[in-house]
Amino acid sequence: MTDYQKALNLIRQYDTIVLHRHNSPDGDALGAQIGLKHILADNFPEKKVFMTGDAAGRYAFMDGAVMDEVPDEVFPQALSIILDCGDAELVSDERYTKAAASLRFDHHLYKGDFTDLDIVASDFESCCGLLTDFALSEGLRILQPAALALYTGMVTDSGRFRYDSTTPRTLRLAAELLERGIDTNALYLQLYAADIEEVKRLAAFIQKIRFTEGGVAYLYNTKEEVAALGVSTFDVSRGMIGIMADLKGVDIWANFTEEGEVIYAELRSSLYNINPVAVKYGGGGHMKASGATLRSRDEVTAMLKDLDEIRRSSHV
Ligand SMILES: [Mn+2]
Repeated sequence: MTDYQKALNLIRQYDTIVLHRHNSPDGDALGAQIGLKHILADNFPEKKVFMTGDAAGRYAFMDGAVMDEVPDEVFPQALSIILDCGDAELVSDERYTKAAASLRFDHHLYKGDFTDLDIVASDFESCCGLLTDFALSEGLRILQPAALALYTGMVTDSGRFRYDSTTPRTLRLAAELLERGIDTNALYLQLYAADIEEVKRLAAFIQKIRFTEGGVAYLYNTKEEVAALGVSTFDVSRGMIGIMADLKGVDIWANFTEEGEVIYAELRSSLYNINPVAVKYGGGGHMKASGATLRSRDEVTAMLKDLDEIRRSSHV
């Protein structure tokens, strides 16, 4: 039996299913959660399906992005499905540990199992792509609302189908979703149109870009700066990392953002596997996109040295 068949069997066995994903959700985490909720409703209308987790933030525009209040009593009879989450500590709603059974679909680099059946396929650009593959392989019906949510995850996690995680399979699966009738103009407006204040803020961050001696581009954002801008830490940390992506000669870039006693580090590369550096500081993610939570400015300096070292050792 394949893992997909095992997953489908688990889904069939339970009348109640709770859908989780990583905290501070992005388009892929929410797309997977909302998309699977629709798939379950459309294929197993008798099942009760809940979505649990923190609020959708800048992805609140997505249809059905409002989370459910899930009572404690639900879990002992339920199957918890965790989506787009590579780390037990990041699961939205830790009550999955109280569920009768648990299942995980993920595409982060494997760091170990934490559910009864972990389906981790890091060769997928997005968890939504993996779920689409699962649904199509198992003959589950995908209707338009599910397709829209899943497509949103695929397009955001693949950087508009641009990162090299994008494969022929990515586009074949995306095409299947487009067949269901997605208004891509409307979607891209919601995802990418910015108001003038946002563009000005972007310009301020662009002015702040600095470089290490080894040629790594980075931003360092203090608590005070974040507070003065009136935006969330997440919008700075995840939202501003991309501004360094297309600089000529830059193949590793990093964004450090203070919050409380910690500093969030986001690391990206167009060429190198920067994941081991994130893991060294307790983080994780993907080969070319990872993050970690640092404790001090010294750790920031040390991490930048490690990133410099990646470039130096591959240039000899
Ligand atoms: Mn993802």
